[in-house]
Amino acid sequence: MHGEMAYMSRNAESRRDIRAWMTDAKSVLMCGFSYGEPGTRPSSKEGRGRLARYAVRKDYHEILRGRMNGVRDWLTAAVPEARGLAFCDMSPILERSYAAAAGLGWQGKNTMLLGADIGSYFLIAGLAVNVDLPADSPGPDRCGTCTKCLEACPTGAFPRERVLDASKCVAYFTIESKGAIPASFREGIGDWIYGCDVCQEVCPWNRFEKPSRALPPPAAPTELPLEELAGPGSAGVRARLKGLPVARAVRKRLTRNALLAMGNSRLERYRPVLENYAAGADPVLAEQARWSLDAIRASHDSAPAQLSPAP
Ligand code: B12
Ligand code: SF4
Ligand code: SF4
Repeated sequence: MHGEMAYMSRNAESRRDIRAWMTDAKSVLMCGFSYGEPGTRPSSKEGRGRLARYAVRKDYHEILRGRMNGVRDWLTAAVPEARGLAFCDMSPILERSYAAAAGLGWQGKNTMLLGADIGSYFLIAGLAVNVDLPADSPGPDRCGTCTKCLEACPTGAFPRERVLDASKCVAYFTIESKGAIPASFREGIGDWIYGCDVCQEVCPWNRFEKPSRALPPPAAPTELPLEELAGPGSAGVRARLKGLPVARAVRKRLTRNALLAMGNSRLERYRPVLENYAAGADPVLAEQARWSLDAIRASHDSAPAQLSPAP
């Protein structure tokens, strides 16, 4: 279920109890920070690969931990014995479970945390403190009979509602997985080259998305040119991504993803760059390029024959 992310099963129990990380924690404050911007969702464009929306804004980890440290400073000014530890996207803590318990929203059938007034395009950060604070209570589940996200997932990553098999998620393949992407999932990945937003795009609650206030505006488009990413000009495009979450992807992984998206595009013009990689020394990239060349070839072999113009 966890693919190469072994830490998720290693400390499964302690991740449910924050006191394994901060022994004197008594309360946890949870906050959600929108990264939405109505009208700016990634769209498929010829010759480009799509990135998840969160990936093109300045890296949120420091910014959101900084916000929570601001809350800690306010608290310690009022209560001198208070101590607090801020966290954001931290592996030892199940952030969505804590956020749901704190009344920030409910975990949808796609496992995302959703708020009725904001949808799910928000990130979560928290502050564990050593003082007792009055607790909020969890809100109601508002998914009802909807199953849009489960049906839309392009790689069938939901074995059942509210359970995600991370080892089948496009976000896992494109961001976390180091080696070759299993062939049976390649078509489903389509033109996603970093993350995936499909199970959020189809969610009716996301019509309530809100513009971000905590994060600076997007610093790159959510669609990047595949040829540049895989070609000799990749240093230029990577320089433009500096400081964004997508820049965390090592060059090889982003190249592998771009080669895969080229195959899924079925565009003839990618043959030269793919042939180059197919003959290259890196076995993962070479194999991916061969698969993509085969996909392009197959789509052209099966295309209906061109009729000669009538005499
Ligand atoms: C590892 C990780 C991933 C992995 C694995 C995801 C996974 N399996 O959960 C991968 C790389 C695939 C991933 C993808 C994404 N991630 Co991520 N990820 C994490 C991380 C670091 C840990 C998540 C984790 O521990 N999962 C383990 C499982 C067991 O946890 P869970 O899904 O919360 O599972 C609980 C529910 O299923 C729950 N449950 C609740 N109700 C019910 C009811 C029933 C009946 C059942 C059976 C279960 C159930 O029980 C489980 C245990 O408590 C968190 C940050 C953190 N520390 O929490 C971010 C985090 C979850 N990711 C986030 C984001 C934004 C994403 C992506 C949208 C990025 C993208 N666009 O590509 C996708 C979304 C995929 C999806 N549908 O969830 C945000 C989510 C924000 C939100 N609003 O929910 C987080 C919280 C980061 C943050 N700080 O903001 N992610
Ligand atoms: S992020 Fe994409 S691949 Fe992952 S569960 Fe959602 S729709 Fe499926
Ligand atoms: S798409 Fe439907 S089922 Fe999925 S999270 Fe949104 S409301 Fe819930």
